Amino acid sequence: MPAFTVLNPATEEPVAEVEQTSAEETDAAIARAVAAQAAWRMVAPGERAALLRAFADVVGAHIGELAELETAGSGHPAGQARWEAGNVRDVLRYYAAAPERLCGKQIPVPGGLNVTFHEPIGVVGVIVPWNFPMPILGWGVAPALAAGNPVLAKPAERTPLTAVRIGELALEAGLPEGVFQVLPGKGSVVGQRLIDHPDVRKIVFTGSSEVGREIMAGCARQVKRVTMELGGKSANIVFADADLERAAATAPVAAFDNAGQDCCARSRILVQREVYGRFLELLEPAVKAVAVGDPAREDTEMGPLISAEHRAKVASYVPDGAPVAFRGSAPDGAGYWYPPTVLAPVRLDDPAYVEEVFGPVVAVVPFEDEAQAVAMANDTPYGLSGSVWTRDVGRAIRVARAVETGNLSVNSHSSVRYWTPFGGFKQSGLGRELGPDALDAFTETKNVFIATDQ
Ligand code: TAP
Repeated sequence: MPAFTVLNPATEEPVAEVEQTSAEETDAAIARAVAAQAAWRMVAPGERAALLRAFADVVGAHIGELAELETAGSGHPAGQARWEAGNVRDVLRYYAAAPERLCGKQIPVPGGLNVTFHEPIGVVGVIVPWNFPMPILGWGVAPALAAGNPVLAKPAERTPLTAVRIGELALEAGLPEGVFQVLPGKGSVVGQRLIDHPDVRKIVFTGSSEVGREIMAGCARQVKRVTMELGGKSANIVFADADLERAAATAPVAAFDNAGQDCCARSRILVQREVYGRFLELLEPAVKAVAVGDPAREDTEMGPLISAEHRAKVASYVPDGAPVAFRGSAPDGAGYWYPPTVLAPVRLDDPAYVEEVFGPVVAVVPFEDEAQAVAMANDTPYGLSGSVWTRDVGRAIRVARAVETGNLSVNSHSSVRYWTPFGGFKQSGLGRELGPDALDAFTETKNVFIATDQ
């Protein structure tokens, strides 16, 4: 198979050549995973926990190296990339505690009792997008391994470097051969094989809703288990009684984190009409202050977009004559740069307001009252994330309950933590990742009746 040249999105220069896994090599990796399965599921819980802790420690000892790879290969700012590598370590550590708590129930029934077991599902395929190559890998891989499943991970073709290195670190930490393998390559080859192969029993897919629909249909042919983490078009709802200074100061992070290439981006800001003008006045300096530039610099907050094609797609949402209220800055010259951009006022049928832009473009629109805010927030096929800003506790809870999304924050821009459940409503996904119940998605419940009558 040909190699893929990973380009540095900040310089457009080659970083590495990565061999693409072929369909035949994918089959061979699946066979190795199947061979490893029987022994892995029988590893005593404490021993499996110790191996995952060792894996976490080895990742922890390579945070700097992993972060540098991500900065070079994906354009993530250095500080963010270190946080992402640390997130892999922490997620592994969190799920390292899970094997020893994977308990069933005993249920008394006439003539005996039933006991339940949480059995590993079997080989799990984890398909990862390019926007957060490390955390999204860890969120699927760690609980799947903890539950006793072998894992095959397919990073996005463009951003395989950190996943490949994490696969090497797993072996260094002592995970048995075949238990965790990383298969860089194309979705249409490696990903498709994971979906089609009957020995892969579950797919964890994170990516676009469009590809997610195809993957679900593919998995349906074998009633293969799937977890889907898909797109978003989340609303940041700012009521007139909110701490406007804080809401405006954090809105750029909520919308432009990872250059807006974030499924949870609050890319629609809905502001109550009486404070709409004031909010925009406060937002402008915050947006202009976002430090966009060389991601290797410690003070950089926003790097480039992932590719030239993606930048062209993002730019298409801001055609000549678009209602640009104000913009931040971006470097000139080589690199896939795009400045933080605020559109206001925006028509509610403007594609930039309706569709997932997946870039640093945010639309700010006014609303009249609570009912309209909820209706506007819900007027989208997506339902992943969102925020509510208000000092009225009752309203905060009412609106949080009424907005149809999986993860909300009140008076905060962030809602994702590995120890709380994460996932989407509507077309933003199916199933949940993370949190204390994440192993439910990687085990099957077996129910056994034991007769006690003579
Ligand atoms: P996609 O184009 O959907 O790709 C995601 C992954 O699926 C890549 O590894 C891709 O491989 C693979 N793939 C593509 N076609 C496939 C097929 N037919 N069979 C199996 N695998 C296939 O998404 P993307 O552009 O990388 O990521 C952006 C999208 O992901 C956005 O919509 C974003 O909202 C979403 N996202 C969601 C979340 C959560 S947690 N909900 C988190 C991050 C991103 P290639 O290497 O060939 O591309």
